[in-house]
Amino acid sequence: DDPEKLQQFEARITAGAKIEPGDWMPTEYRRQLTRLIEQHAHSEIMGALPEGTWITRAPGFKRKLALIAKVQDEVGHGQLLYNAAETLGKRREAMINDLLSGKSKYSNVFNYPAETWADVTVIGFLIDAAAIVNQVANAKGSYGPYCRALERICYEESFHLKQGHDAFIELATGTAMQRDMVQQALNRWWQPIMHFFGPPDKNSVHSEKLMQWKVKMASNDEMRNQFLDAYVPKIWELGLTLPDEQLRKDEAGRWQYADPDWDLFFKVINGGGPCNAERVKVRKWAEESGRWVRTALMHSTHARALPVA
Ligand code: BYC
Repeated sequence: DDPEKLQQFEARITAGAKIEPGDWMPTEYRRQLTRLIEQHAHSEIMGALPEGTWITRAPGFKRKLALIAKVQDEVGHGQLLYNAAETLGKRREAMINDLLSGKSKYSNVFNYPAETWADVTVIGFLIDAAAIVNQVANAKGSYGPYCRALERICYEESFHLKQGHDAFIELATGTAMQRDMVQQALNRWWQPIMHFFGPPDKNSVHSEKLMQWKVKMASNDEMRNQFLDAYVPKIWELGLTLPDEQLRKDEAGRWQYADPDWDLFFKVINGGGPCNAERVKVRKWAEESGRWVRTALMHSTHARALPVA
């Protein structure tokens, strides 16, 4: 990259400018953003699957309606994010192929099963909460199309969080059996949720550059701490426990916790989690089953009138 252009680019970032698709950007900025936005898009699409399996079994008409709407939103978020990633030059087909071949990662949390309705409430409450902490930070970043997509996504996620919290409270204040169900689900999901924000800062390979370029506006540990600060009290006030005896807030206001199993995290994000194979299989099935629709669209008069990307 031209050093003079790089200097001007970094001065714009420091001044708080938004970078737009037609602007000059360093090759590494483009590569990193493509990686991050693409992984985010895949996470939304894969994230629809654990909850999607519960649409037919959600308890009652109102919970079903809310869950259908939420799952549709998640898929919509995937579309918004694929659009944002495409502005950096990678075609959507290439992104989908990289997801299906295992080359591209997606969030660790979607490689676990939703065993009971209580798991769905934990996802809707705490995974959406974790996602909001991350997305509110990323939305203030330097790349215009990603930030604009995230602003819209955050509005919808706030509704998801509310419906998740509502369903979670209902179980937590319900019968002994319901309380037990939600406690068991919390115990299962706590470690994957701690993993969600990525490895500790000292082991985060991309953070330094991404924070310098204002793609990430908070480090992994900062986001994890913000999440604990906002949501651990909401769990404890319902009389539920978390499976970490070391979890506490210290005098400096930082949360202390037992180090999650990072070997397990890397195993899961590299394809070795309990549901990775199943999730990818479903996406492959969807890709194959929907091929005729894409082919028909490509041959329609409307598609012929569109400019070739
Ligand atoms: N899962 O250097 P690091 C949702 C990877 S979906 C998997 O710290 P970085 C929802 C990382 O990619 C919202 N992989 O990375 C949907 C890197 O590997 P590569 C999901 C992870 O990028 C449906 C390596 O570990 N949100 O809300 O600086 C229903 C080293 O890490 C994870 C997003 O995708 C992980 N958790 O920081 C309900 C947010 N963590 O690429 C809800 C967008 C790390 O070198 N992403 N890795 O092979 C980000 O903000 C950042 O990528 C992260 C990680 C903070 C996650």
